[in-house]
Amino acid sequence: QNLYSNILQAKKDNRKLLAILIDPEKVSIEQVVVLSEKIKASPATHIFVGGSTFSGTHLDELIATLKRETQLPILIFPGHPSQISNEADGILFLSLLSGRNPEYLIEHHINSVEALEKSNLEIIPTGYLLIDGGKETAVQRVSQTQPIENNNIELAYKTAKAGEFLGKKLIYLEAGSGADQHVSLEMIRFVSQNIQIPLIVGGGIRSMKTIQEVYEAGADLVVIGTAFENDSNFFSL
Ligand code: 1GP
Repeated sequence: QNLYSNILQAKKDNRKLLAILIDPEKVSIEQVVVLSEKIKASPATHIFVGGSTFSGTHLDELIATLKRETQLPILIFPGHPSQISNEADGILFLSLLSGRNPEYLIEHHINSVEALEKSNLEIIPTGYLLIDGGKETAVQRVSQTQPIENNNIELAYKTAKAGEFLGKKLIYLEAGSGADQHVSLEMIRFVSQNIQIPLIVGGGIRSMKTIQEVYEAGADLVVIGTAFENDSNFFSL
């Protein structure tokens, strides 16, 4: 289990990481075989699997297929404790620090203990910050929490830093899947300059140019969901 140490090493070496987010609700097993080819041909270094609303039964098989076909490290990006699968390599153990809903701060975590204790997943404590991306996204709707205003850099920074002080190993700035606006470069820059731990940025990133800008602003890992969902040739354009 060396997922986290590899992320740290990449940060040290200034090697940028890229995760493709697969929402199991939107993808069948047949589709995953085809998608895997596209993922293999892309610059992705990781696959995240999860979604705000998924509660189906093909999760294990989906992850096992992705693993077999791509050989990439797979991290669960859970919306709910039912999304834990031992077929993955690890889990981003998210605490929604921008919100004030105890379910997403600690309750789901308690309810995950039994499944996690039985699993071999590498558990990576992650401070998860929802930033206003211009429209209500699934995270906001499902978690019933308010995002941080996209111009409130001070609050985003203090929330991320408090997460670091609490022992989170990653900070994730999330504009929400399909957001109109990604997290601003100013916010990414300020937060990344003021925390020591690696920074993940996702939500509303739709072009290679933006990916580059987000890296340059200080993101260590960028997450792409919708853009790849809509066009699996996204990375070859
Ligand atoms: C969502 O950050 C991810 O949790 C990805 O967002 O679907 O907008 O790429 P997109």
